[in-house]
Amino acid sequence: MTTAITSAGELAAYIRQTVQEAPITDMHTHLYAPEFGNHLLWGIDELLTYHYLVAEAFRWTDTDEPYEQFWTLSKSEQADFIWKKLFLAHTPLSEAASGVLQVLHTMGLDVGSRDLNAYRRQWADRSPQQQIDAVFRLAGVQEVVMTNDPFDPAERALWLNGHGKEDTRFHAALRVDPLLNNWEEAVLALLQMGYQVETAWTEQTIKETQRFLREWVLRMDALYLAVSMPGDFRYPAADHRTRMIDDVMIPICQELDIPFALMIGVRRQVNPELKLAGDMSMLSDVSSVESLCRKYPQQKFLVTMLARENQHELAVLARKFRNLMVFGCWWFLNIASIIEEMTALRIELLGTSVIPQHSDARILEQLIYKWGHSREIIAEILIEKYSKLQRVGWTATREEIKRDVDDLFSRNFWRFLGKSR
Ligand code: HDL
Ligand code: ZN
Repeated sequence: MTTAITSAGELAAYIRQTVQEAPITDMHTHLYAPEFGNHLLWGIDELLTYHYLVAEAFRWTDTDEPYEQFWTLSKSEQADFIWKKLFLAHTPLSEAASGVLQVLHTMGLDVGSRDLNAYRRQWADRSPQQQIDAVFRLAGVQEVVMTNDPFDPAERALWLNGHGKEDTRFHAALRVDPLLNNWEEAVLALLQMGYQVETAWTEQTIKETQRFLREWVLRMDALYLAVSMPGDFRYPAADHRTRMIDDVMIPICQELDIPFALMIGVRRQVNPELKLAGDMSMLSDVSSVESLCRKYPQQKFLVTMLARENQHELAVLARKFRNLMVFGCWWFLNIASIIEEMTALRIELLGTSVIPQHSDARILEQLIYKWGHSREIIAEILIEKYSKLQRVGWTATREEIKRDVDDLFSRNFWRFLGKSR
């Protein structure tokens, strides 16, 4: 029995409810399953010392205040500093600051108390597992994809000791930036791991780097291969990146039938004093992605770009290549005004054949506000689009709306992987 919705008010209400209840697969995060120990960041002090807030807090320090003063503080002292700067001395209006309050509110805490120590006491008797269950429920997140780095000795050891796949809500993605962005350093690490490579691009180096990727994709059961690159990435080019992509990464992605995720447009460490908060965005070259999609029509590419100015051209490119799936409002784009702009243009150009959002969460509780704000914004855009159809006599049924929403928040990702959900 189809249940078409004829009234505008009913349509809006049903879309809001369906988006609110949609189970989410968060396809790019920096979260870790409990067996990764303190790789998983959670709790109010981690929320307050999120690198986005560190950058914002430093804006309220005098230019003669050494950055080091902050970095020598303990985690809770850093959190106190940020709480004072961004929440008490100034109103927490920014996306990242207001997000912390959204988390506290959703967890049922008394936000109005402004009592940081009272908030801290709320976390005192929680275990990571309990908090993961609570946050996934509150955020409506079903599964997340981690960012797994075999070049991190601590994480590498966990995987080699058989950890990593106990909690099935956490999936792996194999992240290998050094192979593309810092080959000399990668060679030293690969040699230490027992791969017979050298800086020179020899047949053996190619084979051994392929073996590295193959072994780690299989060990992690990685859903995709991921790299981030600066905006000056050009393909094809007579350079190391093109050789690594053509000779190693594409062949392995094809052999193992996994997508290649490209996150392009970051300029790392423009201010190293800020550490993790020191990265910047820059324009990227969409035609390089075009060249990749055309040269490898069988290879699936998940692509997100960091500059707002690239978004329209990237969405138009996705109209040309079915092996290109644009995803997320990445990093500095994950703010209400730009999520709205990007989601509207993507739906206007691509319909529902996109992955509109990922959280990029680094701290567990961020799932609550990052998905909270995205659901609200995406729902309003969908209401406008479905209402336009209704006005000309096309009444989407409840089943069709639910199908479309589930595609956007989960199924498009799994379908692109070639795995049903
Ligand atoms: O490279 C990436 O995956 C980025 O998402 C960075 O981790 C960035 O620092 C970040 O946390 N963005 O949200
Ligand atoms: Zn990320």
